[in-house]
Amino acid sequence: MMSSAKGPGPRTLTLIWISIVLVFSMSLVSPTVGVTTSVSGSDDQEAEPDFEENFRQYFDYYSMTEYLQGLQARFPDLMKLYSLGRTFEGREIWCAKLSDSAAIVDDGDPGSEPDVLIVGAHHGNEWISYETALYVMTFLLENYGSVTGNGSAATYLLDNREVFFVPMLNADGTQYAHDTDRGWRKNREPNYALDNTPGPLRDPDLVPVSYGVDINRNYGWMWHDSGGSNVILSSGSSYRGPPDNKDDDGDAIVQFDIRHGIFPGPDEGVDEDPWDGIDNDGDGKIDEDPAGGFSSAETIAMKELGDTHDFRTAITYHSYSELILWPWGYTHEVPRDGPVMAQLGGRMAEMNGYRPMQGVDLYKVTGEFNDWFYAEYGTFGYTFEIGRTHNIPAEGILNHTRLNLDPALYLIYSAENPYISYLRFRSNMTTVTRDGDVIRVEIPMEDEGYPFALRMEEASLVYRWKGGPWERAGVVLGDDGNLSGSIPVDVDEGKLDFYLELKDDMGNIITEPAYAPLSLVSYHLKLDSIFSLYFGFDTVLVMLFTLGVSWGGFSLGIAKSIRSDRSREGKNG
Ligand SMILES: [Ca+2]
Ligand SMILES: [Ca+2]
Ligand SMILES: [Ca+2]
Ligand SMILES: [Ca+2]
Ligand SMILES: [Zn+2]
Repeated sequence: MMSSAKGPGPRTLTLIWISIVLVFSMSLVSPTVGVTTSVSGSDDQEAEPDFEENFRQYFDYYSMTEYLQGLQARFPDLMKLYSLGRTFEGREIWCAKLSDSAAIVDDGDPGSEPDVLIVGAHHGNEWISYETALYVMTFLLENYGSVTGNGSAATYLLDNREVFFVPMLNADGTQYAHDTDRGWRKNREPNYALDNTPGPLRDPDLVPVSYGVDINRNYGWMWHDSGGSNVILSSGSSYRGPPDNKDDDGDAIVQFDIRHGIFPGPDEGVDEDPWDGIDNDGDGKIDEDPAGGFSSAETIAMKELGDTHDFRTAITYHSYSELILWPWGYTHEVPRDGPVMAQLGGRMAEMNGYRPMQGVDLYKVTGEFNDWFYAEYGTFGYTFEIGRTHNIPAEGILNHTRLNLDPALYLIYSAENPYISYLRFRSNMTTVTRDGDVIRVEIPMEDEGYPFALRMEEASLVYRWKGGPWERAGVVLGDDGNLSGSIPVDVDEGKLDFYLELKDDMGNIITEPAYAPLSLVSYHLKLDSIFSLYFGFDTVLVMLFTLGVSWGGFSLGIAKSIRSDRSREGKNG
């Protein structure tokens, strides 16, 4: 149909165009994981969720224990609370596993739900670290089942991951910091020697010369390399713990004998092959007789947890410095997976504004958590140094926990395929236009560095009209990096939901928005007489009107329709 004299003049038309473009650009703010604010109504301040009331003062070990048990009672299907063991002073090292059917290991196919580990409070004086772990945990529990905003992340992630939280690893040191010394960092084991040269072991008749091991210097990897700062003196705040002095592989020619002052070393076959990935004594076995590390209950517990799970990604929260760090911590060498760890770390840093770097670039550490988990299990682990002080006032807790929610969700999400951090969908540049009988969708994509080939013949726009059955339309990748596809228009007017689905040659499935189909791109198609009269049906134009436009499942209407879908189809495993 041609334009009529009743159509708007050029100036009016320009204004309409501008307003459409503005509405679109506002509506299509990044739909990737980690959108916390409502996209479609940036003026609406979302009400503070009730669960945040729990984060207006600091927990200590005892109130946290009560809190965890309360959550367990409220969310018996989503959470399994158990103890990894006891600290020196007898406190429980609590671990909360979160997943749908949390009591079952890998519901669905074995290994189908990647494991993620989130740890707080290696250090007693870093209270924001366990508050953040508890906040992320609580967010996931409280929002499971929701499909609006970030709530869809909670639903998706608990349905598809097994997330293990150890919020307060150093329960003794933390409680000591609450009760006695706010600056206390280490655990509370007694030390009976001034330094970690071979000396008296734990003899109850001896008087301790100092207290505490730095748990984050007591993991095995490179423990023997004393180059990390301040790790030798037992009174030091980074004391790595006592030496092993044990012949772990049974080939010693002289045995350790404290009563006769005999302290055999590597030459006598004791502690001759430390944790460094090298066969130091040339016997064909690697790291079979470590020199130390894993002397504390806390690191022993973490090793057992690591040995019995397959953690793909991990966060260990600390304070402070506003940094995100990844392995190695003990050397400037870049590990094999260094580039992808840097990429993923960089994506998380974009979300909280922290500075990303390889750990050693801050300072050298040995016997550290992330190095151990990467060296031994291949885990992509990150240290988050939260805030600018250890002593964040209680009123400030939420500023930091909120800031660090999105990076945590992204880390949990990327556990299935950490390389996904190389893919960017520039959704604010996405265009959705009507072209005759089809809706054309163009999504600019950047995939530089993504190591797997995308199988474009299997790429699709998955769509539905008016909440009907899902259908698929093909997608092509243009030379300009734009993914484009055409959705047939089956209705005169009504809601269109769609998401992008890509597959790579490793079998990974990538969707945009990330949590599709819990998150969707939705439009209302509305034929507006002015536009259609003026432009005619055959002209390429933006004519999807934006009533209820949303990206990421932010509108109530969508929430409702998805909820009913979910109840019909049942939960995905
Ligand atoms: Ca030996
Ligand atoms: Ca040994
Ligand atoms: Ca060996
Ligand atoms: Ca070795
Ligand atoms: Zn720390």
